[in-house]
Amino acid sequence: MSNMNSNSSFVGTDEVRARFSHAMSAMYRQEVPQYGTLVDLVADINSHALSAEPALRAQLARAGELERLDVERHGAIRVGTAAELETLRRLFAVMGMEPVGYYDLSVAGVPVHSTAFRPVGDAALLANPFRVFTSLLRLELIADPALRQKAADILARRCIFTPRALELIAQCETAGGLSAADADAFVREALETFRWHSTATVDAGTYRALQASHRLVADVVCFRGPHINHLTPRTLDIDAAQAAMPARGMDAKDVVEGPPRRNCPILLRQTSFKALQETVRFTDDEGAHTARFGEIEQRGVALTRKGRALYDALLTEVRDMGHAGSAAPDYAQRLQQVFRAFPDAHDALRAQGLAFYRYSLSACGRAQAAADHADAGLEQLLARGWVQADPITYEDFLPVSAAGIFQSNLGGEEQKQYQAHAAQQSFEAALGARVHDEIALYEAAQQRSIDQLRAELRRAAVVEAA
Ligand code: OOG
Ligand code: NI
Repeated sequence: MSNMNSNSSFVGTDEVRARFSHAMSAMYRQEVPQYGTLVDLVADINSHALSAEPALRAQLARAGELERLDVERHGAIRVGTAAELETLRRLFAVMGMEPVGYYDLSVAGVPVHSTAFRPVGDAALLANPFRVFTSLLRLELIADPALRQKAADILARRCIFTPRALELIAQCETAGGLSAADADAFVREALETFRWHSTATVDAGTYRALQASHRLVADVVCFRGPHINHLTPRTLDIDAAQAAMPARGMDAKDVVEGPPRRNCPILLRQTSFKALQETVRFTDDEGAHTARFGEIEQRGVALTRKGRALYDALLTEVRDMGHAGSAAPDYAQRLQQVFRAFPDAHDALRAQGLAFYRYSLSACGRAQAAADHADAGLEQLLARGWVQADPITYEDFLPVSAAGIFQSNLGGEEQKQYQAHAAQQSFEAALGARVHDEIALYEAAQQRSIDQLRAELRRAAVVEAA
């Protein structure tokens, strides 16, 4: 349990995160009933997949992921200012969530850059892997200087946090944790930031002008807070879920983003249902806004830098074959074909250094516990079946997929062109912290498992010799 502090009167950060994730899910179920339908569908698909595929079930059980599966969610929000982003970082820290990864979405025609707040430790991820994809609007990408200034002025006037939430964040930072009652209050107050508001803070004309600059600008600037725009459960069979969506009344996106269907899933595959048109009251008129939608995802093994480079190269190849990107009619076919170049067996992925694994002593290795394997090589131990390698789940996001999700849910076909302009340093300055390098985190997790295995083998050797 990752407590901020060992003081036992504090609620652990894993527990605060679990309560918050649960509260968020309950709120979104009320706000967007189709999300509830999607959660129910995913539960059905998952229980079917677990009984139909005993090997998958065994793998998830070994990884300790069976328990987290039902509660696993990611959400997404978009904020307008550096100060909002920085306070969000402090708010998520109360729940043991840290910024991981930098995503430049300007390349994909979306004027934001982003990070994902999530737990980073092995135990914390197993307890509850709740993640929030968080984007910061890049006002500098609004071409018209007058409109840019107007947006900045509107944003400067709002406070997206309740006074009590701010107090509790500060209290947690000073004391090193929150009591049970304060943790409950924190969850309640923090949730307010993510709530949907059907009244906008601007008049209809201002909304339209911002909307014309980019639909996302209007979504961020015109409301009192960064409403959660989707909450995503994890499915074990995204193709089955996608196929079952229409029968449950959901308007599914045409293609699944990410890698193709494989025997050994890699990274992340995602699909969504289209955003809802919602009635909004402006200060002078009534109108409609599309922002909130539903999404599901299937997670696979995390890739090394080499594996990721291969994934990126193959995806680029597929997308360069046609102009319509993932909207092209033969996209799924092309994807399958090009990805034949990506090995699809865990032994090959491991041997070629393409993916990350957690190593542990197998039941048979434990039973043998012979002194002589203390200095055997990892490959040798694997070959003898004394050590097993389990895939490390990818816990992050994919910028090209994210861009596809953004695009399909802004309620328009527009495709703005921005200069590719990654600005990780300015993002981190706004955030008030560095973001973790996600690949370094997987590398460290793999190494921890190897160190632990070595220690176990040494202990076995000592017992044997005694
Ligand atoms: C975030 C889109 C990115 C994902 O799963 O890739 C995302 C947004 O629309 O704000 O959630
Ligand atoms: Ni998402």
